[in-house]
Amino acid sequence: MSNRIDLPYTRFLDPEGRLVGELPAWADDFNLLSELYRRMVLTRLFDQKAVALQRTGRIGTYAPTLGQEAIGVAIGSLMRDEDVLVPYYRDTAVQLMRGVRMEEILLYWGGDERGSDFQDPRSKEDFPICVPIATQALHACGVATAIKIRGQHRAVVTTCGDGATSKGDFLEALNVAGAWQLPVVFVVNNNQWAISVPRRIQSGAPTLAQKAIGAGFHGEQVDGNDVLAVYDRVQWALDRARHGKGPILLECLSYRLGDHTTADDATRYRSAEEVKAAWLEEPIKRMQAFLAGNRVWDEGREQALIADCQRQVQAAVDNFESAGVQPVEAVLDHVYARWPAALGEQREMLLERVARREESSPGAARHPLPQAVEGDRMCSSSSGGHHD
Ligand SMILES: Cc1ncc(C[n+]2csc(CCOP(=O)(O)OP(=O)(O)O)c2C)c(N)n1
Ligand SMILES: [Mg+2]
Repeated sequence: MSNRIDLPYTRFLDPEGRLVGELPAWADDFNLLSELYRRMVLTRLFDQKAVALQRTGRIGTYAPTLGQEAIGVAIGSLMRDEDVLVPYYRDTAVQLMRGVRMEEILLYWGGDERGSDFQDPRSKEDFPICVPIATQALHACGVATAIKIRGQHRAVVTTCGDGATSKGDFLEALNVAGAWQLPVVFVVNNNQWAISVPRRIQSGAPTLAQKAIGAGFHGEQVDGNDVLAVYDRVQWALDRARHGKGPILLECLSYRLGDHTTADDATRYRSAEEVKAAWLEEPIKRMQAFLAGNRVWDEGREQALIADCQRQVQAAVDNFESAGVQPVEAVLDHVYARWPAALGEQREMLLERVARREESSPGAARHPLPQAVEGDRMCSSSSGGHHD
């Protein structure tokens, strides 16, 4: 018996940036299309800088978004201020589009809680980055339930990776979203790898989108390297969700061109040929070729854009580096609204330990990075100090 369910797959641009389908009317707006391109380039340059900062020991760990910029940029440009983002750790692009500052993203990955205290009003109600795999999908359903009870026209977007779709949390979230017809859009960033586990052995389902069918709602596949395709389907899904028409699952097919995180070495488990082939499909070159073919992009604009992005990134790095280090106990400050008395002893122990270290080597206890860069172990905390 077949386990294949025919689901829509959307792609407008092929890897050379040529049209392979008729573009929807919204795509007549070349200012919008150029802006999507600009944002992808900004994301990539920031991403490169974040990796470099980790390599020089200035942040703890970082999960590069290299090759997956189209997914986040499309989502972020379509979400309205009143919508809510419930992200995972590979969402630099969406977060930047939601007004999260680059220095906040760097603070987060440096293990500083201020990185999750977003200052821009657009992201005030967005959730912080979630590291425990797939748990955010359930949080998103909680938010969507509140929105539904209040009768508001808002949507929740939650993102996750291909590997996350194997988790019980993800499947439970799909179930409740379908049962209660919640205003939530699940975007699966299928980058073909869950650390060292390839997609082909991750799940017996031919597509990840079809997991929605079992929960009673619609799922589709999208070319996640085609920003126009992602934009089109996310727009549709958000519109439906805001109008009370229930959840949607979008599986965006892409590729993780970089290491899983800066604590990983992907050359140990995948071939150079595979990565080389994936580079031919990446989202930025194809959009650039499309814009250039339509005479709205050229080398002069490209150079000006790169210079402008580099200026923005450097300004953010300067802000990050002058932010100063927080006291050690700040890691506890946002765990509970009110610190439970039962945990008081542990808090005291931490403070005493820090005081002892401070006595034996002044200044050492205030510098968080030596432990942070050492480990590539898993940490289930939501903080970016160190995790894989
Ligand atoms: C509950 C839980 N189990 C295990 C891990 C360790 N871990 C970190 S990332 C990852 C793989 C996730 O892969 P995928 O969902 O495809 O997302 P990607 O990193 O590829 O974007 C795992 C198993 C974790 N963070 N949380
Ligand atoms: Mg993955």
